[in-house]
Amino acid sequence: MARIVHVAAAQMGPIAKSETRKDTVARLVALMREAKSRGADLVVFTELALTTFFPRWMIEDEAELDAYYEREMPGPETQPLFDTAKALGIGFYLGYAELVVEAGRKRRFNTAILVDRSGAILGKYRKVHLPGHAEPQPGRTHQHLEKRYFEPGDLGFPVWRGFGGVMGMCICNDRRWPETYRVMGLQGVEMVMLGYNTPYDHTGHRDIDSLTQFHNHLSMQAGAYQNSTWVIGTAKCGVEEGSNMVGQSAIIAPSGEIVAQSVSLEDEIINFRCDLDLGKRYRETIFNFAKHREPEAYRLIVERKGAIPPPEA
Ligand code: CDT
Repeated sequence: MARIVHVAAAQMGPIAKSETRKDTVARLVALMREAKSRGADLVVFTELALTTFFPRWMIEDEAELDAYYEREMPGPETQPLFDTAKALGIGFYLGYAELVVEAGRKRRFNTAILVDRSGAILGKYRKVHLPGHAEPQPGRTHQHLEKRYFEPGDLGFPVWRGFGGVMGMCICNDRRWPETYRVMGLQGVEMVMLGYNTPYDHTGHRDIDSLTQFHNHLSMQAGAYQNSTWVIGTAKCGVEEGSNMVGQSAIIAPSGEIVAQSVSLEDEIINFRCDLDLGKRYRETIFNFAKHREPEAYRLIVERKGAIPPPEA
């Protein structure tokens, strides 16, 4: 019998700086209800889904910065998401800014959680690949200060048993790195969920930035195919506080094919009945890791034995 996870990607249009958590959570709850009405078991929200994408600004006031972070999950303002999920029997992936105090020190992470259909947190992931800068860059209309506002994730790339399969998470820039998918692929991941906020001017080089849409899908489709996994990519998009961000939320099969894609730059649900067993065809043939991977060769190259030697100092 096929193992079907009916999944929805809940794309979001812009979240204004002035929008309250309450307003934003109400938008997320409405998207969750629509996903459920289409039959979804699981809804994938975006990265930093509770606020505007604040790393575009240099924020010097600590209280102002702290207000973008969640100190507890669920907290009073996010509780409705958990209550609705439980009442409807639908799981969700949610990206948010996390603040924890450890030994008197504030630690900040760009985090995602996976919540099961009973409203219980099944897993937590903290973004590993932080793009952008720690200091504001001169001449940029919008900054990208993730390296200032977050530490690299310290939880690795774990996978979790849930929704009848093996589930994994990553966040935005992680989707561009083959290691992200491969570390989960080696653990048998069957569905990778991710959210993203990708401005069109993200590299500052026009020739590269004009390929933003191509690279968005290329990275997710390659990750899916090379690791025999479904990939669900959910955008926050449109013009948010003057920053133009890519949409193209997509549900991608283990073949690398896009089976559903958003058509707007607004709040929009796309959904698909994903057969987790589809990945087996690839995992047992062309990407049978046990048979065809050559870890020893990779190790030698990493140690620079048998590879081109580094240039003389
Ligand atoms: N949010 C995020 O990770 N965005 C990056 C683009 C910014 S790079 C300065 C991405 O890879 O989509």
